[in-house]
Amino acid sequence: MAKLKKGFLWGGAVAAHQMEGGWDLGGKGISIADIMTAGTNDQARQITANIDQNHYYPNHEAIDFYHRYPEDVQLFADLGINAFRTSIAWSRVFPNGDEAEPNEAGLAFYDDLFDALLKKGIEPVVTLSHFEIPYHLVTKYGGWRNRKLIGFFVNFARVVFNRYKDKVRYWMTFNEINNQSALNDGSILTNSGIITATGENKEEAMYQAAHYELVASALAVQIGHQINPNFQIGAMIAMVPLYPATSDPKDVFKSQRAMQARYWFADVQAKGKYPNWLTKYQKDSNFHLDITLSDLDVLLAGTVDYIGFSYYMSMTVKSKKDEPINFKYEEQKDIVRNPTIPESEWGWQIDSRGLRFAMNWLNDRYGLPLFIVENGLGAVDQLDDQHRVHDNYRINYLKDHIHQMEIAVDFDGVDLIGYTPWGFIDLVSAGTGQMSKRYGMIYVDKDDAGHGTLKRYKKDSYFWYQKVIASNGEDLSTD
Ligand code: P53
Repeated sequence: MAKLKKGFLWGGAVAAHQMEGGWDLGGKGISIADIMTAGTNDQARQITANIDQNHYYPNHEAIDFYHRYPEDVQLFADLGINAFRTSIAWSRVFPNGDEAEPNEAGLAFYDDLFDALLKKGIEPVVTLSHFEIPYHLVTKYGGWRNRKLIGFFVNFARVVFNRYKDKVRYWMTFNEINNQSALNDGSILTNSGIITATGENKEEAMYQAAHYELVASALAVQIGHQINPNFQIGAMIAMVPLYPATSDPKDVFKSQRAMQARYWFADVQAKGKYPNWLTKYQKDSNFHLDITLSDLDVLLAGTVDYIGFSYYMSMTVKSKKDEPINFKYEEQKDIVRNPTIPESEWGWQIDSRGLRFAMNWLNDRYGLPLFIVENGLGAVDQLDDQHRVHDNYRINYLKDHIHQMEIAVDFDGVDLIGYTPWGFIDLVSAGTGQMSKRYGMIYVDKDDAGHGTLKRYKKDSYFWYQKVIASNGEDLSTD
C-alpha cells in the first residue's frame, strides 16, 4: 500500500525576491529586499537607507529567474514536480504599496509564469508576502506598525486573488509570520518592514505589527473564499520544535513557554483567538496595543484552511538559575546546543525525527491538514569539471526527512497535502544574502560577489528526487 495519497503534491519552493531579480523591471518598485546588502553567518546583512552604488545587493539580480523562467520551468518539469511554491513580489503589483490601481506589467509577469507552469502540469502554490514589502510602506508609514497597512495588503490580496482565481488554488498569507518572535532586527525588518528606533520597545512593536498582520491575514482568508470557495488559504509558520535540555521540570516548562511564544501566531490564525497566557502577558507588560473588539471578530471569522510550515531544525532550551516566575523567553540567550544531533555548516541542528514530532504536535494542536512548504539543507557545493555536484549530504538530509514525514502520515495518520523542499534551485539566502549557502537540486553558477554565468546544472540530488517523485515516495534508496 502506498504511504502517500494519490495526488500528493511533490514540489519545490522559492520566494520572489530570492530568485527573480529584475528588481527594477516591468515597473516594479523597491522592496525591503532591495536595500539589503550581502552578509555572512557572522556578519549580519546591512540595511541601507537608499540604494547606494557602493554596495552590492544580491537580490537585485538574484538568479535572474525573471528572464530565465521558461528554461527553468522545463528543468522543473523534467524533475517531475507537480507543485511549485513561490511568492508574488508585492512591489511588482503595487510598486509603492499604497496605489489604488495595480501595475499591469507586474500582474502579466505572474500570468505568464503560472501559465508556463500549468502547461507542464505544475500547480503554483503562492505566498502573498514573503519577506519583501514595498519599501515605500516602510519610509512613509513605518511598516506594519501602522494600521493602514491592513488596507494596502487587503487591496493587494484582492487584486491577485481575482486575477489568478482560476490558476492558483493553494495560498499562504504571510511567510513565517512567527519568525519575528525572535526579536532580532533582521527578523522584524523582513517580516514587518520595521526598522526599530533606538529606545523603542521591540517587543511591543512586534506585537502590534503581528496583530495587524493577523487581522490582514484573516480578512484575506474571508475575501479569498468569497472570490473562489475552492481556495485553500493557509498559515505559514517557521516550525522549530524547542526541546527541554533535560527532564528538570524547570527546563520542561521553559520549553513549553518557548513553544507558546513561537506558535501563538498560528493559534490566532487557526483558532481565531489569542491564547489566554498572551493576553494576560500583554496586559501585565503595559503594552499599548491597538487591538479592537471588531479586530477580534475578524480574527474569528477568518481562520485558515491548513497549516503550511517550514522545517529545517530543532532547538533546545535550558532554564537559568534563579529564573523569575515571569521570565521572558529570549531565543538568542536561551538556546543551548543539543549534543545528540549534528549541525549544518551554518550551525542549524539537523533533526529528521523532529519532523515527525512537529507534524504530530501541529496535528494535535490544530487538527488541520498540514503542508510542508520548506525543508532542506544549506551547504557549500563543489561543481566539478564535468559540471556535476555530488551532494550526497543533501540527499541524506532529504531522505531522512522524507522518511520521517512518511512515518507521520502512514503510522500517525497525519493529513499531509504536500512537500515542497526549499530552494530546490539555488537562490540567495534570506538570512545571509549569500549564494554559497545552497539548498538546490539545481546548481546555479553564481558566487557571493555576484560573479558567474548563471548557468544551471543538475546535481546528484536532482536525479535522486526525480526517482522519489516518480515512485510517490516509495523509493528513497541512495545507491
Ligand atoms: P536561509 C530562519 C530560520 C528558519 C527559516 O533560510 C528561515 C529563517 C530566516 O533566515 O527562513 C526561511 O536562506 C525562509 C526562506 C529562507 C529559508 O528559510 O537564511 O522562509 O525565505 O531562505 C532558508 O538559509
